[in-house]
Amino acid sequence: MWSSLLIFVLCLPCCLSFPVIPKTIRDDLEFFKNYFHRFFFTKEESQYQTLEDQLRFLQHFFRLEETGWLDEPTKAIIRQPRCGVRDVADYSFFPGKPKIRNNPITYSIINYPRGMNHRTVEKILRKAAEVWSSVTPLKFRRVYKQHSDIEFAFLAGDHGDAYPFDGEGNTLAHAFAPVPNYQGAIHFDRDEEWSYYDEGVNLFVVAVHEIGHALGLGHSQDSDSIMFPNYQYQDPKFFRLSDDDIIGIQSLY
Ligand code: TQI
Ligand code: CA
Ligand code: ZN
Ligand code: ZN
Repeated sequence: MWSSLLIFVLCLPCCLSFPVIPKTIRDDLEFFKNYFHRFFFTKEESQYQTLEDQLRFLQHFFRLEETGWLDEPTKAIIRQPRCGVRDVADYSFFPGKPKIRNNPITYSIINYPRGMNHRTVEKILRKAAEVWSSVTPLKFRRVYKQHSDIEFAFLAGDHGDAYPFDGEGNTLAHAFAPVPNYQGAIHFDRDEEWSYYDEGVNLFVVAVHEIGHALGLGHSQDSDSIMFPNYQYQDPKFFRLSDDDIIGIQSLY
């Protein structure tokens, strides 16, 4: 807190050289900028360059009306006392922030795990993709031809890429984002006991996590995040993305 106050105070003299804007508005704007960079994105990592973008982002985050103005509800929010921990930046991306450029994103299902109804698997994968499309402008479309952005397959042991699976347990799945000349893919270890509920490994939970990777998200340090690197069973019926996941994916798409 003291360091931000100090920065705040140090910034004041330079702002005083813009006498056109009344002092209270200027102070509010300065306070907002400070708040934004302290709790959301630093100047270096922010792709929200204009004040209006930053205001809209914050208003979206706090579910206020997205006016792009420093209006009263927004002022009230940023003046509230709060925990000093940042709201975002638990999520991560891959180096260079790769992402899928196509929309709709196409996917294909190459084969199915043992012991699961095909219809059930199709529904689980569709629902897992919907988790991400419901918070972004992304759409997913299943295709039946060779080339798709994400190819789902259930493969065992050594299966032709550099990452052989390891039998039941340990590694469950992995994802490749489509890069030029490479097929994007999500491979599930065929040797796991895949399931719809909580016996074995829940296919839905792992699929949501892997689609997150395929879309460009790395792991998150937020234990509520689906991108947190520990498997935790969650009932697909009541599944919700954490705020960290939503902010992560929305800052990419
Ligand atoms: N597979 C790892 C994973 O998807 C593979 C991996 C490690 C990876 N680091 C990565 C993939 C970075 C892309 C980018 O995380 S896993 C979980 C969880 C795995 C683990 O089999 O260990 C889930 C797959 F989070 F539960 F531990 C899915 Cl949900
Ligand atoms: Ca395994
Ligand atoms: Zn593989
Ligand atoms: Zn992962």
